[in-house]
This record gives sequence, structure tokens and C-alpha cells, in this order.
Amino acid sequence: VRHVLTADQRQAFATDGFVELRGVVPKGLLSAASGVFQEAWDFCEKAWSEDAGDLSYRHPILNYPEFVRFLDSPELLSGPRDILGDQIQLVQYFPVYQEPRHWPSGREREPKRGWLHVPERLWHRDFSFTTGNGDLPVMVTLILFLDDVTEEHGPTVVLPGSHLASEAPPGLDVNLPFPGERGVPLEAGNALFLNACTLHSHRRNEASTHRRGLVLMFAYWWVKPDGFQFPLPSAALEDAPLGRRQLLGEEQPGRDLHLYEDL
Ligand SMILES: O=C(O)CCC(=O)C(=O)O
Repeated sequence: VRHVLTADQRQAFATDGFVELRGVVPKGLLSAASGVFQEAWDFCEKAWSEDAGDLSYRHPILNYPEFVRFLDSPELLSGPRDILGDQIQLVQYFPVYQEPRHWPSGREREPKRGWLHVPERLWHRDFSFTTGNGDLPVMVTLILFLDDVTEEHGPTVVLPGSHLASEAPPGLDVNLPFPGERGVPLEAGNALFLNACTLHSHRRNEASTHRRGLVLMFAYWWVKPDGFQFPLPSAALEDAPLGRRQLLGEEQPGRDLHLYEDL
């Protein structure tokens, strides 16, 4: 595994709770995913709905081989592996989407169909078990986009240092901008790498092009993944190399829970 985090980046990750990783998303994966993104998004929306029935999958996006392939990329996994080592597991994986001019700037502020409920911010942690220890997160998040996300596309915003406290900063309104928030514009190919306890939010897309992204969360192998009670889509395990089987909880990373050799 190629290590991508320098000492400075590890320090920033521990202190701020996030770092931008450049060149960790192979362009070939992005272009293949672009072709099926809309279909996969529609499929996931059905799978997330209350009447999903047979479509209730763990990680429904893995119904699409184009998205399964992200899990076989050493570059993509290098950040999470730097922090979690070989005990890494995928615990959640889903697409995010905002259509072009989803929230137009200027006089015309009418939100588009289907997005009336989307607030200006939706501050959240992906994992609320804050240990106060920035060096040893239990869960980490990777956010990446298929298209360049400029200021106009509403880059993801983070609150630096918020992973260290279990309380939200005083005065934080989950639906409003907050002083000290930092937007992270991302070119396709780069990723925002977060301690999953770091408070972050989307921003609204005011650009004339799509805002299509992926969120992947990783934790130690002994954590239960989101939707553990549901089956994996069959495409997830098709021709799966050992690394992918481990990521998906089908194989242990070592002989037993203790993993003595790590001492
Ligand atoms: O869209 C974004 O910028 C962030 C998305 C996110 O954090 C989420 O959906 O959990």
C-alpha cells in the first residue's frame, strides 16, 4: 500500500479532523462511474425508501460493478489504511447528488422539485462516538466527487477541530452557516478525508452542472456495518479479491480478534 499521508498531513488530520488527499481517485474509475451514476442514484433512492422490500441491501450502490471497483483501488484506500491499518472495513458507502442549479443564486431562489426540504447546511457527524483523541479514530470518511466541485458547486464544509468534543460548538444551528467553517473545493481525482466525528455539511449547488459525489466510511473490522441485517448485492462479491472480501466483512484480516502480531 502506498502511503499518502505525510507527517504534516497526519498532524493536520489529528488536530483539524480532516485533510485533502490529492490524486487518490483514479480517473478511469470516475469516468466509468459517470456513465451509470444516474441509474445508480435512482436505484439507491428506491433501496433507501420505506417500501424498499427486496431492494433492502447493505450498501445498495454495490449493485453496480462500476462502483464496486472503487473498493479494489489501493490509491483510494491508502488514506483510510494509513489510519486504520489492515484491520479496515467498509461500514457505509453511498452516492450524493444535487442537480444543476439546484439552488439558484440571485433573485430566483425557488428551489427545484424534490429539494424543498434541503436546508442551507445539514451539520452532522458520521460517527458520534467522540473519544477526544484525534490520533486514534474508530471511523473515517472519504468524500469524493465525479465532477470538479468549485466554490459554485457548494464544496463540502467542515468545522476544524470539532471531532475532539462531544458537544457541538455553542450557537451552532444545524441548518445554517457557522463562523469558522471551512469549504473544501475538490477537483475530481482528489478526496476529502475526515475523522468521522468531524462536523461537516453539504452546501447547495448553484452551478450549471451536476454535483455528483460518493461517500465511503471505514472503521475497524469488528464494527458492525450500516445495514448489517441486509444482504450485500451479489455484484459486490463477484470475482472479489481477498482485500475486497475483508473490506466487506466476509473475511477476517487475521487469525483471531487479538491480532497479537500487531503488538
Ligand atoms: O454533499 C456533501 O458535500 C457532503 C455529504 C455528506 O456529508 C453526507 O451526505 O453525509
